[in-house]
Parts: sequence; C-alpha cells; structure tokens
Amino acid sequence: MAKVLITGISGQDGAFLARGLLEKGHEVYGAMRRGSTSKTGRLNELGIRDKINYCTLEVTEFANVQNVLNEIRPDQIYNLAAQSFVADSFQFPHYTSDVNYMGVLNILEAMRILKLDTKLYQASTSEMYGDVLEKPQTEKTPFNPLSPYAISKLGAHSLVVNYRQAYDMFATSGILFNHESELRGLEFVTRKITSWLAEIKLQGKDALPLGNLSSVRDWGYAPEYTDMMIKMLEHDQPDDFVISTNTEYTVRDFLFMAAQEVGFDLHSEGEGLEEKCYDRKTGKLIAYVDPRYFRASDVVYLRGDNAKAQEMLGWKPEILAPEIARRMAIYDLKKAALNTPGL
Ligand code: NDP
Ligand code: GDR
Repeated sequence: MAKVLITGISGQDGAFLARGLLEKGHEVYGAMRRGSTSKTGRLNELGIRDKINYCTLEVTEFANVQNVLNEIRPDQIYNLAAQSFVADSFQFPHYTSDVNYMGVLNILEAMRILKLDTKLYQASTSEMYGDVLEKPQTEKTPFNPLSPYAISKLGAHSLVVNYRQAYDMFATSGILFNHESELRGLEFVTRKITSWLAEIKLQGKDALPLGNLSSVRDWGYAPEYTDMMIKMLEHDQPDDFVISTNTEYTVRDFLFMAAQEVGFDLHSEGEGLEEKCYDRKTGKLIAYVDPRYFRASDVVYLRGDNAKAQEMLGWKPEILAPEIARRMAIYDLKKAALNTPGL
C-alpha cells in the first residue's frame, strides 16, 4: 500500500484518480487550495468523500509545498492542480503561469531539497503541440504552444524532463489528450454541450452559443485516462507517454452526437460565423456560432498516436467519443429532470 498525494483532487481527474487508487488499496491524501475544502461534489458523487485524508495546499507557495510534502512524505504525488481552462488563460496569463509552471517547480524543488524518494506524475497536455504539422502527434512531435495555458504546461513539462535527467528523479509526464466524463467542468465544450442541450430539452432554455465548430479533438473517457496515470507510476521507469484514442471528431460532430441522445436531429445551415443548427423535426434553433467563444489563438487539430502507451503500458482505449457523448447526455438529462445543477 502506497501513501499517495493528489493535488487538484476536487477536479474531474482528481476524483476518478482517487477512486482508482483507493480501489487498489492505497492511502490517499487529497490536497485542496485554501477556500476549496467545500468542493467535494465530485468525490461525493463517486462515494469516496470520506475515504480521503484532506490537506490544504497552495502550489504557488514554496514554503507551504515544502511543509506539506515534509509532513506527508508521500510515496507518490499526482500533480493535477492547474488553471486548466485554456480560454481563461488569455485573461489570466500570470496566474496561469504561477499555478501551472511555478507550482510544478515548487513541487520538484521541495522533493529535491527534502531528498524525497517519491514518484511524481505531472499532468502534461496535448495543448503543448499547438499548431502542429505532424498528424497524429507522438511523444516525438515538436511542441508549438498557442496559449498562455499551453506555454505554462510546456514549461512544466520541460522541468519534469530536466529534473528526471539532472537528479535522477522518478518524474513522469503524461501527455494526455482531451478526456471527458459526466464529471467534466461545465466550461469545457463537451459538458457545455450536454448540459445545455438537456436544459433546452427539459427546461426550455434558449439556444446554445458556441465558438469554433470545426475544431478537431481526440476525446477519450476520463476514468480510462486516470487508470493510465496509475499505470505510468507503476511502470519501472519514468518517461513521457501520449494518452489518446487516435480518433478525431469536430466540435460539430460531438454536438450532433449528443443532440441525437437528447432527442434532437440536427442539421446545419450557413457557414463560419453564420452557422446555425436546427432540429429537423421541429425546426427549432438549437445551437449557433457566437464569436464571443472564439479564442485569441486556438488549437484547431489534435489527434494522438498512443502506440507507445499501448506497447509499454499494455493499454487500449475502449470508450470513444460517440459513447462519451451518449453517457454525458444521459447524465445531464437526469440532472435536468431533477432540476439539480451540474457538478
Ligand atoms: P479541473 O479543472 O477539473 O481541475 C483542476 C484542479 O486544480 C481543481 O481541483 C482545482 O481546484 C485545482 N487548482 C487550481 N488552482 C489551484 C491552485 N492554485 N492550488 C491548488 N490547486 C489548484 O481539471 P481536470 O481534472 O480536467 O485536469 C487535471 C489536470 O490535467 C490539470 O492539470 C489539467 O491541466 C490537465 N489536463 C487535463 C486534460 C483534460 O482533458 N481533462 C487533458 C490534459 C491535461 P479548485 O476546485 O479549487 O478550482
Ligand atoms: P481544450 O478544451 O481547450 O481543448 O482544453 P475545451 O473543451 O475548452 O475546447 C475544445 C475545443 O472546442 C472549441 N470550442 C469551445 N470550447 C469551449 N470551452 N466553449 C465553447 O463554447 C466552444 N466552442 C468551440 C475550443 O475553441 C477548442 O478548440 C482541454 C482542457 O481540459 C485542458 O486543461 C487540457 O489540457 C486540454 O483539453 C487537452
């Protein structure tokens, strides 16, 4: 049984990861930033809220990080804490960099100074590829980040590689492509779509405004991806791994798939900023393009080649975008029927 510290435990991945680690018999410490201790909705939803040892951790404060690590002396750290919403990173670039880059430096430095024999998992991201020419993307594809979020994550990724090489630390980076679930934050496009469609259907909400409908993503299912995080730290060597499904769908595809589950049969009219999506049966406007949701610069194509993870970690993703859209839509229809706000 290992003593495991998860930063960002209140987020989507933190909840699924904690459940996976508890199922394996590990002792889980969940770090939350000050003021977030009431954010246990996802952990409650998974029935594990009372099985975790909570602690307060602000990853941007070095002394705090050092004290917490010294006190717990974990065998493993999963660093999931981040300002994770790309769109917001354009408005809060300093804050994003403090949490996503300096936070990782603080953890690595504390591990080094305290001489901890701890394995570190760092939550890297496909956003680091940015404006890619190579398709699909592998661990060897050059990075070309397009947002303050991606730049901060690439800095953190480079730190992990450097500390691994310079100090022989067991520090692993998972380059995870987008992964979604019923517990996804409401600001991300998949959950925005499923929660909003359910409210249109059951509560008469107005049509859904969206940004770039042609943006392509490789969407996987979050619980499968957090299982891969565990496998990465169980592997005998620290390394970088792409975790993806090697499939591609546009935001429009996801919208249409989720709409089908909710009971709308969508078709598009118009192009670009003029595009509107109507229900064939009723003629009702369901979704439309709204320039407010376009980003200053956006990653428009991502698809990951997961061959290394398949070979070295023995994994194949099973749940793909159509099934993810179906599960999320069903969950949000239930929430809307009960008139309970999403998590
Ligand atoms: P969420 O946004 O759901 O969760 C982020 C977590 O970080 C929350 O628990 C949040 O706490 C915490 N956090 C934010 N700021 C701080 C801070 N200053 N100090 C301590 N904790 C903080 O993200 P996900 O669960 O989806 O993602 C987990 C990680 O994986 C993130 O690092 C993300 O960037 C990365 N990632 C995610 C992918 C995805 O598709 N989901 C893909 C690739 C990488 P609070 O509840 O208080 O806000
Ligand atoms: P992303 O996820 O930026 O890839 O980051 P998000 O769901 O926010 O956007 C995906 C794509 O959809 C387009 N889009 C919209 N996005 C949002 N949020 N809202 C809209 O209305 C909308 N309309 C179109 C976006 O422009 C984009 O192209 C997620 C996060 O979890 C990161 O933390 C993680 O690192 C990456 O995935 C991999």
